Amino acid sequence: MTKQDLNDLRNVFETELDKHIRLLQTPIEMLKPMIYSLKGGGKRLRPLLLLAILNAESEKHMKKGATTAVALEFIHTYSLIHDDLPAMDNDDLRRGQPTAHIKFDEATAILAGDALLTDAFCLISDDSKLKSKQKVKIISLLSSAAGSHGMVAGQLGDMQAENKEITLEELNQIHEFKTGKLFTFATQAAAIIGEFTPEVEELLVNFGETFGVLYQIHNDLLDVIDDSSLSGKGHSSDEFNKKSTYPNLLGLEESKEVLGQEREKAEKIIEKITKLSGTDYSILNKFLSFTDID
Ligand code: GRG
Repeated sequence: MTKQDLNDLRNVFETELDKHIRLLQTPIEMLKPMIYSLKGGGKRLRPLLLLAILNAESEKHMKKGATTAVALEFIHTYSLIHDDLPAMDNDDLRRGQPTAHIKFDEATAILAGDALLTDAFCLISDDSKLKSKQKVKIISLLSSAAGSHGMVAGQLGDMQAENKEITLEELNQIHEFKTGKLFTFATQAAAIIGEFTPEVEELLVNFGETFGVLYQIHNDLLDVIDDSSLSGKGHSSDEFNKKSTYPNLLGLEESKEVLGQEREKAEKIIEKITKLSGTDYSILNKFLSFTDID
């Protein structure tokens, strides 16, 4: 396997995901919505980020992170199922397909999300590739990133900001939690699994944070620029839900400028990580191209 190939890593990820799906001892009625949502065409950015960082070191390192990568995608998938629910964003489409509560029903979608969230921690606890100390640290980080002072807090902030004027600082904070925390978990978990130095870990955390901001601005811009065929959730659902977004607060052109600035910042961090670790981390630039506009 060439070290820099994201497609290869995606194949590794899909194989590992399928393996864990097969191992689930879940009633078929629950398995169906879980698989429907897990295999619904996600870009796998968070698990790929984790695997790519480890793969820059070696294939052996990367394989150690495979189960944690699946657990992370379980949590991301749960968050999307719950985010789409009538009580939250009330979206009928996700990735151009009916959302879980439309395809199945609301109660089933809620339970599928609950199951994915809970099962994620079981996957990590049972992972024989990691040392006990690494597992405890990773479980602690993932629960913080996803929980009441992580992604859930971001989602609450997002709901509270609906139909309200908020400042750019407040918007940044919401996104740091709602979107950034899982990306930061991906980069920090890689550092823990790879047993990297604290200095490299700190830079990777920095990269995760910056990528989170970048990805959110990009997502807000897409919501305005694209039609549903690209964003997969219907035209400007943020506008419909009266959400504060970067384009709403800054305008289109300034949002694009901030996107460019954050991208430069991310590129500089990649250079620093490469220099400090002596390992080529240029694969991280491939993640930045997911935030291209046009
Ligand atoms: C319900 C607790 C709870 C949290 C939901 C992630 C989230 C928090 C809501 C999703 C809404 C949203 C648009 C968030 C911004 C981050 C984002 C762009 C999520 C979509 O992630 P992608 O693009 O999705 O990685 P795919 O489809 O590729 O898996």
